[in-house]
Amino acid sequence: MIRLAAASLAGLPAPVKRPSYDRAAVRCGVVHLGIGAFHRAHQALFFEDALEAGDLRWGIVAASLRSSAVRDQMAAQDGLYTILVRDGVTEQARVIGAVQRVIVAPEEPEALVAAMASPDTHIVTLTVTEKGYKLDPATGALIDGDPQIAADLLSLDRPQSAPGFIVAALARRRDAGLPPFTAISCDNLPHNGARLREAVIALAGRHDATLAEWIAAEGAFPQTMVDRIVPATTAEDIASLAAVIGVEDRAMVKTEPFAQWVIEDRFCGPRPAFGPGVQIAAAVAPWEDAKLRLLNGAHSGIAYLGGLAGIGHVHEVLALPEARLFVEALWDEAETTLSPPPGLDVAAYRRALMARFDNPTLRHRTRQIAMDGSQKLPQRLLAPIADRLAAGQGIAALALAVAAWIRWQAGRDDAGHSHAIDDPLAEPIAAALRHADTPETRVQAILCLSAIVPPALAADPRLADALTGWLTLLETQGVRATLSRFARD
Ligand code: CS2
Repeated sequence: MIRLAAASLAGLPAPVKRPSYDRAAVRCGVVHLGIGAFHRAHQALFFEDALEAGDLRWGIVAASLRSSAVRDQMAAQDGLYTILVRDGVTEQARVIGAVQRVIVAPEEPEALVAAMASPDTHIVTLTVTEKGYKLDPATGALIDGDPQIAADLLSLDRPQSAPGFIVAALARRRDAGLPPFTAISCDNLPHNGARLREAVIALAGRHDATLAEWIAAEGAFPQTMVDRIVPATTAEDIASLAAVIGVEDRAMVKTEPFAQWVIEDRFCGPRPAFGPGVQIAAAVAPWEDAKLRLLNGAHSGIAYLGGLAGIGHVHEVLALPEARLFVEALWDEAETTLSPPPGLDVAAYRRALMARFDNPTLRHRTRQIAMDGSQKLPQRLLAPIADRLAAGQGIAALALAVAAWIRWQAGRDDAGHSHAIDDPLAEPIAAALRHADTPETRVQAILCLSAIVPPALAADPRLADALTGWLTLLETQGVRATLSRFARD
């Protein structure tokens, strides 16, 4: 079958939206680190809108920090790919042309640094996942012992980590008399802008104190809240899109209609006149907390409980009435820890979230969300738990989600089927659990992992008690019986 490419654009069916601007005239104002599905369905769309609005400064040079798969898919398609929006009933396809070039960082580190140091580049965005920042999840400190950071501390001639590339490129810009770019973290990390800034300044300072000072004074690292559910693309998705548009698109992404990007009003250079879906805000933290604790917190709970119950997808977990009630209970708890921004109606947000989770055509896998739990739990579940305990409030539903994550670490679901633990801290977690042979000692072993659980929280007996109670129930009776505690009498 013919591939999607510049030559096949004209033959696409009429309803498929495609670039109407002159792609050859586009300059690349953006370098993106971490071109996964999320970037293609989120930030790239907003820069595409800017291009469509006639501002041709906002093309993207995107980098993959690890594998060459996306580059190979997209290079064969002239950088084009489709965003397929599924609302549960209808489907809408739009071809995106914003990505002009994909660089595989380990193959061509110099090309990536050069792109970031180009006078055309004004913004560097990142989706490198929580673990890509090389920061301790509990404290936010740079992990010196990480092999990539260790290499970048020795030399930035061939950077390896995301902070390493940023420091190398900022050094080159300073030496060339150029202003820094605005560096925008688009990962679900708490205070993502501040954390990225700290990582970059810490690494820069280890090489050159005056560079660190220049970045601190001139650079900009706005905080953001990003939101769009983008499940991993499957072979069936590619085949079903091909049946509709008549060409094969191996770089397609599927997503929901909802898309939101709240960016702190802190840029050190130009930015596009962003269109619908993007909000420039004075304070992002209230948006971020609401999203991390309501959407992502529920997601993690659904992923571990659903995964343990052998349920493959989010919407299938929520087909269980007791699972819905558990999610509502978790939201009741998380909600009291929020200071919602003006303009956020939490009750309406919760209703909309449940409808988004229910979307049956997204087929969002519980296993996908279960990945990297050690990096996700602190901001999604442990932070609201700490806030509620400090206020003397109960933590039943939040603690069940954490207990389900602990149970997930055993590598077997309720039916005895095994699963891999996909997590950068899988080894220390497994080592901690190796000789723990009761729910109580397993909970204690996990609470001692200070990279995940802040010591002050770990020392609170109310948390240990709640986790031990739930873990005992999960281990002896399984998820379905445990969730029935949330069923209405
Ligand atoms: C999910 C997120 O995989 C996960 O951990 O919770 O990717 C979630 O789908 C997005 O943050 C939604 O904006």
